[in-house]
Amino acid sequence: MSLELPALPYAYDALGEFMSKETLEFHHDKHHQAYVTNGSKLLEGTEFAGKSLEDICKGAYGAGNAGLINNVGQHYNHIHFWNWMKPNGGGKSLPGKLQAKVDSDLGGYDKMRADFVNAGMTQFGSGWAWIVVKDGKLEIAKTPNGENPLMHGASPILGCDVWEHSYYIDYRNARPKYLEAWFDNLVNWEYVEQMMDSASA
Ligand code: MN3
Repeated sequence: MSLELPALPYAYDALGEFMSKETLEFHHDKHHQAYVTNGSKLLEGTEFAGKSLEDICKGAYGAGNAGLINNVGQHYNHIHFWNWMKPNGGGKSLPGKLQAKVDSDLGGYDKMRADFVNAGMTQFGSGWAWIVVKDGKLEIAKTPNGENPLMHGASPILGCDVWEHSYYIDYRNARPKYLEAWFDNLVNWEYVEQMMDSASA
């Protein structure tokens, strides 16, 4: 099975100062492309070829296949990462159903934001901060490198890439500033709600 790099769902300069054209060109065209190229090579001739990305993520983790975990994991993570952002996103205007779950499971918007930013800040080295659905409830999580919540029995509904390649051009080493700006200005809450709906389906 050959993996494919999807086009960005907006122009390279659409996210303005919060994530620059230069960052998106490197991150999408070079880093994501490399996961696609390497993941495709690693899949050839394996039992995972032809399976869904979700099943490959879970199966590779179960089999302890580090190459597939990181490359196919990152392919899955980035496909959604591009969609978890939009121009003029972020902020407190959440769709109703999502807002209700955030209130009941995560202690409301402010606590969710603080816990999510903290997860990203405390992920030592490369990885991701997440909001996931696990056993029907929302939780905050973090994972290292190319892992994702599918590998840990949960469904991701929002993820922020805290690899340095995601922020170093625009924020240098200021990961907290990146996480806060990302949450406040870029998150596509409609896409988060869509993923919550499909996770519960
Ligand atoms: Mn990345």
